[in-house]
Amino acid sequence: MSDLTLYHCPGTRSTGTLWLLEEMGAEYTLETINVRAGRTAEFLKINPSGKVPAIRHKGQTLGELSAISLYLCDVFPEAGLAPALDDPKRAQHYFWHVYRPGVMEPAMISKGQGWKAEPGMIGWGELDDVVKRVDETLTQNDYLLGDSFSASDICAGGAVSWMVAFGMIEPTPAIKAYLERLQSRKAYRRMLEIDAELAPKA
Ligand SMILES: N[C@@H](CCC(=O)N[C@@H](CS)C(=O)NCC(=O)O)C(=O)O
Repeated sequence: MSDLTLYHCPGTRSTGTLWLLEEMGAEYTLETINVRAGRTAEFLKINPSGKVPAIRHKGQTLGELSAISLYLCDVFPEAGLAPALDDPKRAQHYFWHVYRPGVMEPAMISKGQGWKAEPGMIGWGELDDVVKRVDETLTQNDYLLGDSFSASDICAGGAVSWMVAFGMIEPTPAIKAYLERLQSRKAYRRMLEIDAELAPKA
């Protein structure tokens, strides 16, 4: 049994962590948590917010998909999914990992709920501004950090994929081509296969 466990529910945010682990070629144990059936006391001990993804590694538990992604990149540097500490691209690695939960997700929820707030008063902005930023980045490069795929493409790119899947945005040509690149990856397809096998359980 591996010393790394992923607590996962098919079709949820934890698919991103599953995809990341598959990209890394990491050994892990998969524990299916049916979050749709409600929170359990047992899982609340693993993640007090009751949410997936969560991981257990070497006796420690961790929630929040961006934190998990940053952590796993440090645990498995040989996977090459994050720029090295002395690589100038490391700055963008942090940026996209914080941008996903701090700006992208609130902008999605705001749009979905029809909330209107003064941009200067809130810590995020309009979904259109997020799309513009992603589009500008992908017009210059194939991936968020440049020429090569990285964990940022799973974390922030994964959110872009949800925006399109939920019909919240019309993908620009650069975003459309980017998502096709992501979705043609072997590890992405493996994640979908695993999810399809688990779906009847959760
Ligand atoms: N801020 C969390 C959000 C995770 C989250 O909301 N997960 C949902 C599934 S997509 C969940 O587990 N919901 C069950 C619940 O809240 O009880 C993260 O980024 O990891």
